[in-house]
Amino acid sequence: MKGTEAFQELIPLIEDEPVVHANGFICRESFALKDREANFYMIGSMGLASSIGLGVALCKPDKKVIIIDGDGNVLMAMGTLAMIAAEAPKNLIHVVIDNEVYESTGSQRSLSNKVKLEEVARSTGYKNVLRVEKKEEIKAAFLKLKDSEGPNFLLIKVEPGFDPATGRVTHTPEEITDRFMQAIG
Ligand SMILES: Cc1ncc(C[n+]2csc(CCOP(=O)(O)OP(=O)(O)O)c2C)c(N)n1
Ligand SMILES: [Mg+2]
Repeated sequence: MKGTEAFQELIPLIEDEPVVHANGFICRESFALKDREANFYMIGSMGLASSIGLGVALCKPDKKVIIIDGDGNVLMAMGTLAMIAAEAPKNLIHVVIDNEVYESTGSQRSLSNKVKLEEVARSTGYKNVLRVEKKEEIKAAFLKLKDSEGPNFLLIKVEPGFDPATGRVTHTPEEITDRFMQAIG
């Protein structure tokens, strides 16, 4: 499955949950498929979607909070996995689109072909950890994690191949922040 196909499966499963996106193609794919006020797009700063998502989950314990992350982003902020596991928000689902490359900047290889990120999440203490490789598996895995107390982790293994024609997020960072804060109350 290509990264785009993973998004086509995942995005329709999202209802009214706040979603915090990692930078690069992760933001761009989600924005192109379905822009929402409750989407936070981290434009620019790599590695921070997970800590922003943790903060939102801790401040809004009555909402399920979803992070959509990339393998390079997770590797850059690996300590945040430990922070999430230690804080243990029950309402957090951390989804990682793992293409084993830094695709947004030219597909340089990351380390996730050697380091299993789902094993790192499991050993830090995430409550439920699933890994899927086929697009047909995404729906059941995501819904199962949504129904289980977190913090939960879903690794979606994909082949590189986002469409370079996918547009960029057109909102400014200020607009993204303002409407996200209003949407989550
Ligand atoms: C601190 C920082 N370092 C580097 C970059 C450049 N950069 C933007 S996206 C990206 C790759 C992200 O990789 P990954 O999370 O695997 O997502 P993918 O592009 O593969 O979807 C890089 C290196 C950045 N924006 N910020
Ligand atoms: Mg990647």
